Amino acid sequence: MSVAPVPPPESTESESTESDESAYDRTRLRQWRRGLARSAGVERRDLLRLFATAAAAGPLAAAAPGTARAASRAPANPANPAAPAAPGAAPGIVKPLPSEVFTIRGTNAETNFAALRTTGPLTPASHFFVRNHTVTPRIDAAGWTLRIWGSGLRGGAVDFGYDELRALPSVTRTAFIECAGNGRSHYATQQNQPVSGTAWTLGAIGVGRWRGVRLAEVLRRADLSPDAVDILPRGLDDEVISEGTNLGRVRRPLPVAKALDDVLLAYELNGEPLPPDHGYPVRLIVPSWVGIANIKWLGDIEVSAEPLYSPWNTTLYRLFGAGYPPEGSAPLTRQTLKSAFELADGATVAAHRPHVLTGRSWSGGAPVRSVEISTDGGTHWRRARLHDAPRRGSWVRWSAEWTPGGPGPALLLARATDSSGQVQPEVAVHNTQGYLFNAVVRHRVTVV
Ligand SMILES: Nc1nc2c(c(=O)[nH]1)N[C@H]1C(S)=C(S)[C@@H](COP(=O)(O)O)O[C@H]1N2
Ligand SMILES: [Mo]
Repeated sequence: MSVAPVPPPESTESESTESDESAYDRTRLRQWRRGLARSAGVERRDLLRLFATAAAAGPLAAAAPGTARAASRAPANPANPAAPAAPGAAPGIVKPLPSEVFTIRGTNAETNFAALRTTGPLTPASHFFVRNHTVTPRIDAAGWTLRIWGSGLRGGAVDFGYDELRALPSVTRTAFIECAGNGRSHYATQQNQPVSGTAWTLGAIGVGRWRGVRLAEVLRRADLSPDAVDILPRGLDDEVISEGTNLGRVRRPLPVAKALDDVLLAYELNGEPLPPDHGYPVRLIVPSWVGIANIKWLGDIEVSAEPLYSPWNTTLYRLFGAGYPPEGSAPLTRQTLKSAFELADGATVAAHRPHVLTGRSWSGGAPVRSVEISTDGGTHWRRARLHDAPRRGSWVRWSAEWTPGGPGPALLLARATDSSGQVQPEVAVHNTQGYLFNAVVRHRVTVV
């Protein structure tokens, strides 16, 4: 059977820096169409149905406002549906969620950027956003093992216990975790384009210092075959039910090339064992890629000599909409360039007094080189002072002085440029699920 080549997706930051990854994915799509790929635990029929749903921009876009509203409503307690969630608690999140620090969005907790003003370059675990598809599982490390198995190994399955992993050579690295949908609500609020999914503002990001074992080390010890092409890490949290379809447990394939490059099996965050909400005992850290790649509460990793698929790399975490092929863009990889003020939306600021505006800029691509801010809605721009050296995997903190004039509304903007010359645009290219928002955010404040 002859297969038409899949057109390359609209150029975005994620693909332009990852040409070999998009080539990899085009091969995957061709194989998928030929039916060579296994559907990794979901009935192929269901995947195709979901696929068709995600590709149809109309119904998703129409469903969006309701979804966004539902997601920001106070959640019920899933353990006891009759009981309302305690104030400051989201269902299934273990750590305290004080309202100064977090905004609850369904099963998730977004970090309020204003609460980062007093934190350093690393996000304390107490302030780190939580994105849970279901609920945080409580896992006993003593009885836990990580199973590595599949056709991409030369031999049979290999199990690693918690102490065994901790005894292997370790590495420590700083990396952010950022949800692919971070900033999503701004498609609706400043571009009038409804999208589906959790209505994050800009706080679905945290920067951690992660310690763990290189995945490459563990794969080598499990006797990785040169034929391996994909790995499929899977979480131990509950199966995800979406619109009546059981998608199974959270899992997203990762190309072996990335798995062998800089991926960690992490067991520490900022010098402490991983907190339950962030993947205890062990999670994956996939530097600079979208949050979903960083599978929490790892239970097993399939290593495959054939390409693998799950809902998380087919109907989800691809770009759908005008300008994208019907099967969507390549699966999302790198995060985009963003900036945020450490200030509440709609904050009040005293007139005629000097203020220090602070914020952060970051990217999954090239490091942030400079940041400009405007306090008059974009008419005048000036350079912010950078407080960190540009580096991959982290954000750059910045500040600028501002003495507001008379009372009234004011519009603050922050715009970052990365070291490859990319600048945050005024408008982000729309996609139905609202991923990879990268435009300058219009931050309203009131001068009083
Ligand atoms: N097992 C499992 N892993 C997961 C998820 C999940 O729900 N279950 N959520 C993913 C998503 S969408 C994101 S953005 C990050 C969030 O990591 P955090 O909650 O530690 O901030 O974890 C990813 N890993
Ligand atoms: Mo996410």
